Amino acid sequence: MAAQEEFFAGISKIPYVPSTGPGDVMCFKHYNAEEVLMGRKMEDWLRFSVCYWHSFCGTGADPFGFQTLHRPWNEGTPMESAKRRLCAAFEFFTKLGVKYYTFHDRDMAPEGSTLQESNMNLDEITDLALQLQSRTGVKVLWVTCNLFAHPRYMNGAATNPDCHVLAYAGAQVKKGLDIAKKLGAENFVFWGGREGFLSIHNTDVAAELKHMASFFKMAVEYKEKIGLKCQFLIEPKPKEPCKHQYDYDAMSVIGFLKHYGLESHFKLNIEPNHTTLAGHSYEHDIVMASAFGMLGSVDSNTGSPDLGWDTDQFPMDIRNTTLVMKTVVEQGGLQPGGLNFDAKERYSSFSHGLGRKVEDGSASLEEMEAFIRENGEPKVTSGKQEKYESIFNHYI
Ligand code: XUL
Ligand code: CO
Repeated sequence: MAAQEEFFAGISKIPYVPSTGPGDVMCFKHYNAEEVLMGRKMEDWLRFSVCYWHSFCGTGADPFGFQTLHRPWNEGTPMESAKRRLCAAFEFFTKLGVKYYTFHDRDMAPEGSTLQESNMNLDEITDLALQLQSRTGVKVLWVTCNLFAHPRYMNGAATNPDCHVLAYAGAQVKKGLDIAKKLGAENFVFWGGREGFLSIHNTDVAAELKHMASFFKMAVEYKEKIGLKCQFLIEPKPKEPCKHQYDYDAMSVIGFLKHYGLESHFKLNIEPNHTTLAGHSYEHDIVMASAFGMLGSVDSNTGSPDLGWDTDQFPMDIRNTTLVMKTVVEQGGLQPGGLNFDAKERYSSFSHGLGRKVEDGSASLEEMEAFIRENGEPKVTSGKQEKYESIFNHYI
């Protein structure tokens, strides 16, 4: 039976070995899961998750070539290989000591020729996933529905010009939410890879955005109806496969959610490779989402600065990753105290008088004019950027 088969033979549990040579790569050199830092175990700060599709379904193809990876679990019928893949994945999670995984519905179980058949496939494979989860303690960080690969989604899912396609996507998400509940997923992600357009000539943007909002509203209602206790996340990306994707970046998604009154039901899953595709610096969307209390999760990867693609590489740039973790630690709260850069003094003019009114949104342009008539030119104050950069560099 597939459950007994060993896929990573000769590799035992990856240990923590802090002082070892640079060539020794089958160990953790810095990550010591149990070590408590700032009152919290490292594993609880980081909450690492293995991404099922890249690690277990990836074929190593690019748009110009064919499959370059041939995995031992991809043997037999689609359902047989789905089971073998799941067993290989759980062997990998446990040997690595990672407690979470993420998956799309269609990574886990093959699509059937009807919705009912796809759902039955999912039921059968997630029964096995549930067994493996309870045997190993590995949990689902998030589930998502693949609403972009099947040809029916060629022109979008929730924003498709044909309501028949939107209905298919809705039916698929309904099952995805049931699966999320069955497996105890802690989050559910919506990534709208084809929610956007290739040409504005054939696109009614206002109608499509409204349909997308209705779609999310239906998902919220169903989630509440089945008592699913997980966080909903939207993952922004500016393009690829669409020329323009509606969920362009963190601020576009936050604006959309607020416009349609959905902001209390969603947070963001920020993938920095998408952020850089949007023309921002690596940490930009992490910081923006966090500033609005909307940073829910991170797809931790990077692009290659000399390429314009979503190459989904492991993040190896210590500056970038440290900036991300800095935001995460900050929003996780260091109460009662910690490393405080005390940058707030820069904004002290917003704590009283006119600044206070700007802060709470009650100021007017007439008051701005009156203020300048009375106070004249503002003083030019240094932002002390280099000072903070050098303090930051000291720690990396
Ligand atoms: C695509 C991407 C997706 C989402 C989930 O660029 O990042 O894999 O994370 O659909
Ligand atoms: Co992603």
